[in-house]
Amino acid sequence: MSDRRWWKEAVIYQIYPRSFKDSNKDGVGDIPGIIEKLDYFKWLGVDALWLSPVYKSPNDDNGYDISDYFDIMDEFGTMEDMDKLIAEAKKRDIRIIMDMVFNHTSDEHAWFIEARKSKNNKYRDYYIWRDPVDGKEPNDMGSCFSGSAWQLDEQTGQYYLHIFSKKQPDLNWENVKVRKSVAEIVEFWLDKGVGGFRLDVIENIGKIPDEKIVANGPKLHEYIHELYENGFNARGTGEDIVTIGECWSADIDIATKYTAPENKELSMVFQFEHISLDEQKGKAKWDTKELDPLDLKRVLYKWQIEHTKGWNTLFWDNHDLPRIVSHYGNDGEYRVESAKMLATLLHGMKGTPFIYQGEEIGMTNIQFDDIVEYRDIETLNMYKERIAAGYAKEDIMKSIYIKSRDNARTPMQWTCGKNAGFTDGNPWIGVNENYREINVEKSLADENSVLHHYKKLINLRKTDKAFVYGEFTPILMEDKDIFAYYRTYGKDKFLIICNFYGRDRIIEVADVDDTKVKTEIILSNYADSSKKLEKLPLRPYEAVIYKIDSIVL
Ligand code: TEU
Ligand code: CA
Repeated sequence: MSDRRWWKEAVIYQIYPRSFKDSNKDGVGDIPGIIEKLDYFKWLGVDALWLSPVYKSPNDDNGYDISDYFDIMDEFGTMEDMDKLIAEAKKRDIRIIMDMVFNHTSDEHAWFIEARKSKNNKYRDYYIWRDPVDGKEPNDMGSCFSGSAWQLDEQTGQYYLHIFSKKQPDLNWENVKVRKSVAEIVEFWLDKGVGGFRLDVIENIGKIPDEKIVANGPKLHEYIHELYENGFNARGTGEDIVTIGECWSADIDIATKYTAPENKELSMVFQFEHISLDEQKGKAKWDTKELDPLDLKRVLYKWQIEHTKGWNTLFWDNHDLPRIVSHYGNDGEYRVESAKMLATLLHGMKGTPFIYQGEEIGMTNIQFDDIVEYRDIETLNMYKERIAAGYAKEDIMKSIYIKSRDNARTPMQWTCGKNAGFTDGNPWIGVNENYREINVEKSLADENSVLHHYKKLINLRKTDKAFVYGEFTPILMEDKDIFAYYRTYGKDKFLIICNFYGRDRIIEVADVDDTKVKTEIILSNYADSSKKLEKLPLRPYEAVIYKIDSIVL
């Protein structure tokens, strides 16, 4: 196959360093903590680790506000630690993927410190400045973290743009010097031997603030292609590294522009259509509604069937999203079954699967009683804004329990010991109390754990290329409870069947004649799943992968 790529065959694991493993008792996860756990990743079988930002940062948005792209955050360690991580990972055939935030910097970055000094500073044009209009903000653009996207800089009397917090001023990509500086950062990290980059909100870099255009501006693809030429491919490595864009508003056409190989932009993009299906149209993410599984099916299958010129990402979780077992699964009675079902449904599809730390042991959302226990800037700003607007506190807390980013940011649960084995100090954010039940130590010892199920799913991609390159063919399209599809590759044929709900069902796989095929169960979340497909009984959240062979008579 000429278009084989390591990153198509890979499973990528996302680490949120702050919450992963603390090595020096300061309550904050760090790079030496990640190095300690490399053998765990080797055991699990993942091919690459994507680290949320580890660069110098004042942590207004936990590292997504970078003050120096060429240095490591003190709390996380040193550049020597980082070099060691890259080298130690390499020994285990694991690549390191860096998270690059190029839409904005920290206001404590040297460029911004210079830029705000005066209107004719040579870094002024690295950022986006506008005069006041009628003594107020240039327009009514809002920040993703509440309030206006414009902040007045008293000293020079102009406003600067910040799509995120006011400590995250947006870079001005129209300035060719910005584009050159960004490419240099990419080169620096390529020379360290990293395996690729995840590009934070890259869809925003072509923005036109005066027209209130943020995502998908007219020059977006030109800029990304230029970054490919001057950055990703600066060492001729454009084809070898993986680049993953975070693109909230990508539809199939837009995703194709980014990822069609001949365009030389990105390897793949995260799009979030399947994630936002529990939100009310036109409202904030906090205003949720019940998920209609047929919506989910339509969206997942659409991307499988229609996004064929580029490659897909497959993910349920990241550091911004609620825990999937709580979000679309059942984190009570059927936690284990539903976590395995969701994993099976996702990993069976075509694309590169991403696992977010803790997902592999079925970690759940958190419910802190008091807002003071929350750390996430998006959550805290929304809380203040809604209290001021007169919302009831209980209602705000309810939406926080469903959607807060801190759901995914509580410490990784390693052991039954103090603080779940995350730290010997005071954790920077509270540990979920269910750690005595849900942790890596226990999961390793239990063959039936969610963790062992993930390991098997990861391994399937290595042993059967049908899971990577096989054709995707859905069945039972109108069934509200059942997600089922074939993956076929040459003579190999697999059938993935998932019961999305906690109800017993009997289904008919109409195109299978049990007398004419031999079915083998490759993986299931129940010990004794049926091998007969014509009238197939399924228990709550039952998920089975069958290998199907025709019987030659
Ligand atoms: O996220 C982009 C983004 O749009 C999110 O803020 C998203 O809207 C929100 O989290 C949904 O709840 C990226 C990073 O993943 C995020 O952690 C950063 O805060 C953000 O960019 C700014 O860099
Ligand atoms: Ca630490």
